[in-house]
Amino acid sequence: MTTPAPIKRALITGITGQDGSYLAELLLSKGYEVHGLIRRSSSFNTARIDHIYQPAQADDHRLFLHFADLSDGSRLVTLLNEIQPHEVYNLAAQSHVRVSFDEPEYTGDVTGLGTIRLLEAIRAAHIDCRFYQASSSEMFGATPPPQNEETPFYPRSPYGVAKVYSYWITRNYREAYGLFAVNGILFNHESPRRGGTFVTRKITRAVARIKAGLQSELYLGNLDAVRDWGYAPEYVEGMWRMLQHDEPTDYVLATNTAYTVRDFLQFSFEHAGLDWEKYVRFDDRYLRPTEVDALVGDFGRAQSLLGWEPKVLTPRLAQIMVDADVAALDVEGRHYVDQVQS
Ligand code: NAP
Ligand code: G4F
Repeated sequence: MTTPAPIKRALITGITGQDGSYLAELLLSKGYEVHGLIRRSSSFNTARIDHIYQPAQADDHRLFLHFADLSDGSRLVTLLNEIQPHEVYNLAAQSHVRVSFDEPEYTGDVTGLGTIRLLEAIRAAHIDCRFYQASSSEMFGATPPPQNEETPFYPRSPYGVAKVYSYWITRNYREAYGLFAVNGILFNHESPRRGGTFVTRKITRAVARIKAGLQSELYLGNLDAVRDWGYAPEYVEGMWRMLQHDEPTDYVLATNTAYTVRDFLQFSFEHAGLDWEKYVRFDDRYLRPTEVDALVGDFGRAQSLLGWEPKVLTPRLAQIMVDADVAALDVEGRHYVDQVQS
């Protein structure tokens, strides 16, 4: 008789975010026991994972949530001791570039130092695990595209600088302590679960609301920025593949396509039969003190070593997001009518 393979345990920081929620779904579908770190907040912050959270008594209960924070190092040690994960995905961050100019010190503390707190907790708890760090194309900043794993960093925001710190400390722990630690250098990736203050979701939500007659204007900043926008569920699959490879190294995930914010407006409004130029207004509050003009990634290494490649490209992504926002508004509308009538 063969003994069944032991269940793999994963810890995800940032499980309540866009990527964390898709990664939790993916790992559960692969039979993992998933542990997520969540922050205490005064209102519910688990909307993206409520659909996969089962009651503790359920037979298929394999998702566990723990209160903790990347600013609290001693808590990370007790948590790692308790969970003893085989894989750790560090997705938590103050992830908004514009906000990082308003809160540079906090961003450095969480997005930068948070990573070393987690790495030190792994060492302190003597955990033999594989570690994924959510690095970002924002680290390339002012270095012109195409960008790959060898491209020099030139960050243009407190967020980008904090991510460079995390990138290097991850590499350092790999080299210094032989930890299986990898950086996924991910270019922008979006989905219907994208936070509402990032430009793509801000646009697609506005399209749905304009179409429904709930909004008549959309205020934006720089429309000339070039980004390489992919589809988030495909990118979390790439994260997982990085930790399954024989050797730890760093990878770019991207689509290698270039579109401006203006292009994304065009794709989104056109899909709803609207002309974006009638609705979009400029607001300098959305400009950044230093902008990243163009990010376009070369994902050749991930393609050859991991067999990873993107399927959904930006024009289709915009349609997926608009359709989801239109559908969500319909449900909200029906819910409202039900409430009023009951
Ligand atoms: P997101 O939606 O903003 O999620 C961020 C997550 O971090 C949330 O779960 C948030 O919790 C958590 N968090 C924030 N501060 C924390 C703290 N002090 N302690 C513990 N948790 C904290 O970000 P995302 O788009 O999923 O991105 C995931 C990661 O990839 C981030 O590190 C981001 O910087 C990086 N990244 C993203 C992209 C992209 O295009 N999406 C590209 C490259 C790199 P709450 O829900 O409680 O706020
Ligand atoms: O959607 P964004 O805020 O994303 P940004 O700055 O590229 O950062 C995202 O991608 C990074 C990967 O490269 C991640 F590391 C990071 O965590 C985050 O997920 O802005 C995209 C572009 C910028 O050039 C910005 O100036 O859109 C421009 N933009 C124009 N109007 C706007 C707006 N951005 C936002 N958020 N809001 C606007 O009204």
